[in-house]
Amino acid sequence: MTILIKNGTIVTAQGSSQADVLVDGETIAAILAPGERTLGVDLAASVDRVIDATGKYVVPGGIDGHTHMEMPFGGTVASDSFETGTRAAAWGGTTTIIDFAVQKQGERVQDCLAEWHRKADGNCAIDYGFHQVVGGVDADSLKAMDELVDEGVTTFKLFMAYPGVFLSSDGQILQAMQQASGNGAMIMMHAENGSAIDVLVAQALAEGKTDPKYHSLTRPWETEAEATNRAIMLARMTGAPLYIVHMSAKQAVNVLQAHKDEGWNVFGETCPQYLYLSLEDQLSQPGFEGAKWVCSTPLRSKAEEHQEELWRYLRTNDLSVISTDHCPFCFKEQKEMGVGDFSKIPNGIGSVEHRMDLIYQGVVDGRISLQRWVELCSTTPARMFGLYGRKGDIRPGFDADIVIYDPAGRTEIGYHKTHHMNMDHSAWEGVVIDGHVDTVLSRGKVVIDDNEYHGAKGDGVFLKRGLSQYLI
Ligand code: DUC
Ligand code: ZN
Ligand code: ZN
Repeated sequence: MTILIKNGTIVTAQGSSQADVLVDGETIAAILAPGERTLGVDLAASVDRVIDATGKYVVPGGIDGHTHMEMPFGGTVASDSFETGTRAAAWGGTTTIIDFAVQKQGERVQDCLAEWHRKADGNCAIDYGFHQVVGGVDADSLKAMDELVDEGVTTFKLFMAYPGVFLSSDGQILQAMQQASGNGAMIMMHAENGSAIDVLVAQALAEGKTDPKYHSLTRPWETEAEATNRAIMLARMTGAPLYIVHMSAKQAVNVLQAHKDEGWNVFGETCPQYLYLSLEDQLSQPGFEGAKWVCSTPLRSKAEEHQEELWRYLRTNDLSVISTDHCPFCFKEQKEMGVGDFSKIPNGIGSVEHRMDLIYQGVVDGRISLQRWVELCSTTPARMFGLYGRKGDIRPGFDADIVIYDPAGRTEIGYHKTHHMNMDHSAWEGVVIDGHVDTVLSRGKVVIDDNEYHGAKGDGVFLKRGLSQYLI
């Protein structure tokens, strides 16, 4: 199948240009600037399909580097399967996800990864890779890290939170970082001081503070900033690069910035929920409504003014990636597990479908440039997670993962509107975006067009990833 995308504005992290894109099979064959549009033949007449992108942006497909499909967590299982979650991602212009395979203490890392392959294989609408959570750092799991790097799983997530479930001690973290510095992998860190949080949670519950908002009030910004600093100090001892996931506190990013400025190889990710949602407006809604927005790190207080600072850190590249931490739970029976006890609410928000739109709104609002939108949502994740060369850009030879985005369009987010995730509510209900994902190509196949899904489960394949380009 050959496709010519005509008359659009190609937007990449490097810049914007008026040019056509020729897709041949699964990859981009050529970028044709005005003047070379014909290549000596009437291309429009000789290709299988012409897509007119007049007035629209032609951008690399989104890469969401942080999702949790069908993950067992908090006594239940994240409600999107690989099938439903990746299809929803495609609807929103995301053409690659990197999901977290999870290992807990006592389990073999290789078995856990095999289980994630089993869940995803043949079910995905778009391409996917895996990070590996190592919840039980020991001699076997350290050795397994080397094996996984050879299999294209080149990033490992550790937790400083969730004692008794995922938490690694400082010694275990140090050992995993040493291993990573030896095999070229990158450590991703959930940086919150879990032991301190557990004390604050127990005290709040003992005082009868059971509403969802106490989830945030028992995870103050200090718990994030302290853990961020500790994680970076441990990484500095080993020389391993470090990527801090889901950063929400401006003070934590300030810590990261200070180490970055000293030349250390440390990176930060944030998520749409921390840029738009808050303790006051969402988590504190009456009754049990706030449970929809219980996630960790938590939504923070507007009064503390984190959001503007996070946008600023996105501009200065102290935060370099936007992922979703897509971890969907239904309100009925899942979030409701925490009625009367906020600590039993499964942690997570579902956004995999809306990230490209939500961050495009940052362009409309004058917070980031068009190029930065592409860089944060596609190009840097590709470079960070060893996919560049294939994903994250519009260049000849790259996979034809392409989004045609209409800046004159409109997207109304809502459970009965643009929502395709397997959730009975939307954390983004009523949000309106001044733009629209019109057409999505995933490895050369048109999967979204004319407000219809044209893909099939199994279109997406496993991506064996290389090492991060940010390693030195
Ligand atoms: N945070 C969440 O909100 N959900 C899944 C795991 C995590 O760290
Ligand atoms: Zn986490
Ligand atoms: Zn996560």
